[in-house]
Amino acid sequence: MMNSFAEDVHAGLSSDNKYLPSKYLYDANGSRIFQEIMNMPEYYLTDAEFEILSMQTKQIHNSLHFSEPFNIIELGAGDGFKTFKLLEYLVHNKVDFNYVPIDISKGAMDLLSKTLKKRLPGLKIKPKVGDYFEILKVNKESQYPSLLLFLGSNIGNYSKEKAISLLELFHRNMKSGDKLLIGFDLKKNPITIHKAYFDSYGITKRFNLNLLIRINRELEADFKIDDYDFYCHYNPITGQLKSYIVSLRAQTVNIKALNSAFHFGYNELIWTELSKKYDLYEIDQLAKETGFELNTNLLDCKHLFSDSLWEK
Ligand code: AVJ
Repeated sequence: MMNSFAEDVHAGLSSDNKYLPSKYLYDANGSRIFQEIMNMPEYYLTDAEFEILSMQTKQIHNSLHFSEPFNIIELGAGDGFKTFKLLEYLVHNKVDFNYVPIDISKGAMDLLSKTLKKRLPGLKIKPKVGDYFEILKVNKESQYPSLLLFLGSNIGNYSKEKAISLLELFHRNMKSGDKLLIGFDLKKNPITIHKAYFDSYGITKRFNLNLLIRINRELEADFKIDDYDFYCHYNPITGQLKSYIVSLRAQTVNIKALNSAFHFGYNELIWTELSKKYDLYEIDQLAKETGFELNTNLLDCKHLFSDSLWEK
């Protein structure tokens, strides 16, 4: 039996327009490189969302109108860095809540609970490891109101259809009155957006080429990494930033675990990621289309990013 990584690589590289699903960018090395991306000044998303979640904590808390105790469930919590200020504010104000960070990386969850127990001893934290689709179901059974966090513009990785079905899944697993705080990267000067993804340090290039290294290691392939480059393109009309790996020459790659060889033409592209940018109208539409009521859009002072509060 092939595992799903193998199956997905097979499907993507067999397609007429080659692609690889972006979720596979995050192995241990990829997650480390993504940390480097978040630390680049050009990658404005991190700072903008951090500003919102640290400067507007009181406003977020006041717009919840929850009885206590309540749950804060963070989907794809990672290192929890952005959420810290919000948690700190609530703990210092003696608000009674459970923090339930969810991530597929057990390492990330172990580290997060260790740091938070040290830095916020009063926090009630119940980390969960796994696929958040399964864990979301647990929310429906909880008798407490819940705030779901889906931050960092992770929604940007989903096509319109997939974003809608993901948000509908969230909706189905929420109770009436539950809230969702969801991060959207906003449309802005296209040059600013392009610079955040086409960095001159080559960090985003390393992030993408690491996927070929992962395929070499996990699926016994023979990609020659130097024969590939990185390119990305932003379309300011659709708001789609698309990332690609470029084959710098015509070449054939063997992937042992797939029992197959794949041909790459001169300058052929492998699409690796969609990072969709939204405007406030589209955010509004998306909330309506998926059954939510939009409470408020919380923007950073430069209006680069929105954490939007939706209610079921
Ligand atoms: C983690 C999906 C929000 O699309 O901006 C950063 C990933 N890719 N630079 C994004 C990413 C290239 C990031 N997300």
